[in-house]
Amino acid sequence: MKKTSNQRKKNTSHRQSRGGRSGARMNPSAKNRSAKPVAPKPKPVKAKRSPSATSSEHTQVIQWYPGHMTKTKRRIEKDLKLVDAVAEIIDARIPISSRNPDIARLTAGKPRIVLLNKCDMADPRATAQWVSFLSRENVRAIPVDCKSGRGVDRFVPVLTEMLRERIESYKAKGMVNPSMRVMIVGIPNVGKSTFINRISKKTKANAADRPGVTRGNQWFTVSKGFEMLDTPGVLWPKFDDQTVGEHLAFTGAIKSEVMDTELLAIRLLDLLKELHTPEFEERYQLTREDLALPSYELLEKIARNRGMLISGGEADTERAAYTLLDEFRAAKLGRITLEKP
Ligand SMILES: Nc1nc2c(ncn2[C@@H]2O[C@H](COP(=O)(O)OP(=O)(O)OP(=O)(O)O)[C@@H](O)[C@H]2O)c(=O)[nH]1
Ligand SMILES: [Mg+2]
Repeated sequence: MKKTSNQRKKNTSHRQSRGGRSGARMNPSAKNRSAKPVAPKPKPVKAKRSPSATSSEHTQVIQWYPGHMTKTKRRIEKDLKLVDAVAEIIDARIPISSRNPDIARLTAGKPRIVLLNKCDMADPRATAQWVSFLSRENVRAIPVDCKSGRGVDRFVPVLTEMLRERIESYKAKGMVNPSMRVMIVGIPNVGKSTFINRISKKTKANAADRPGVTRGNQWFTVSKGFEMLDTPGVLWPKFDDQTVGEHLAFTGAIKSEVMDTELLAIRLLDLLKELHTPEFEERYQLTREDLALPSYELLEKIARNRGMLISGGEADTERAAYTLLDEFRAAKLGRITLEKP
């Protein structure tokens, strides 16, 4: 496996002018020259790639475990004694890689429920298979789409049923309308805050399409009898398998600055070539011959088909890589589940 390193100096001008997700990569000092100097953002990791390299040579070691995640883990441990149940939100496209083993260990003693979120972007058959698989493992799992709200209404009745004895015991102790406290946990960008907003039918929690938005534990009263604790997304210090890191990166759980986007896009193309979704092939006007190309050449082809060129007519593979990842994350390449039970 090849390690990434800062080996290639690139023209970054087109990157700075792009909006959307890559807007986060802009140097803030360029926009706000009169303001106090701002520390420059770390340069993205860059590594060599070549058309002749095999895909295994295009892998990179992906890891993202900043200090605030250690702090969050300690905070979760401390706040556990305050809650009646834990709801873990996982990504329906990657139900294995999006389950944090550290959080599962920490919260093992609490009644727990799993929400398979972002179902609108996952393969519906695979989601149904995951729900039955988890049920066979005695895990209460509800498929949800917090963007439209589909499935979210099932949460309160299922949890109320799970916590029936606890609610009865509070009532027996004289509490009139006991409020159940639920801790919402999960990896970054999986939709924890969006879920809280959905269930409370108000925009209370700060949510956005990038990992690391929520920065501290925060309580919300979401409906009669329920309070929820929003927590920042946490990963774990070392992925046993680089596929886990890649899947987390493809789906947007890892900060883009710590990865080489072109290498990541090449690995995603390895998968997309196998999956043959019509959306992928039509979107980039790819022929059968194109799909037989090594992934770096396919990325060049996508850049050309989309008119993404740099001076001298060279394919702008970096821009194509950002586009490919953005479009995959928005399910424009099809409803794809990368992990099957
Ligand atoms: N398509 C789709 N997008 C969703 C869904 N749930 C959340 N999102 C989007 O995912 C992005 C991240 O949502 P957040 O609620 O901020 O995620 P989070 O888990 O709180 O993230 P951190 O606070 O960074 O850990 C936002 O752009 C949401 O609109 C869903 O079910 N489907
Ligand atoms: Mg959040």
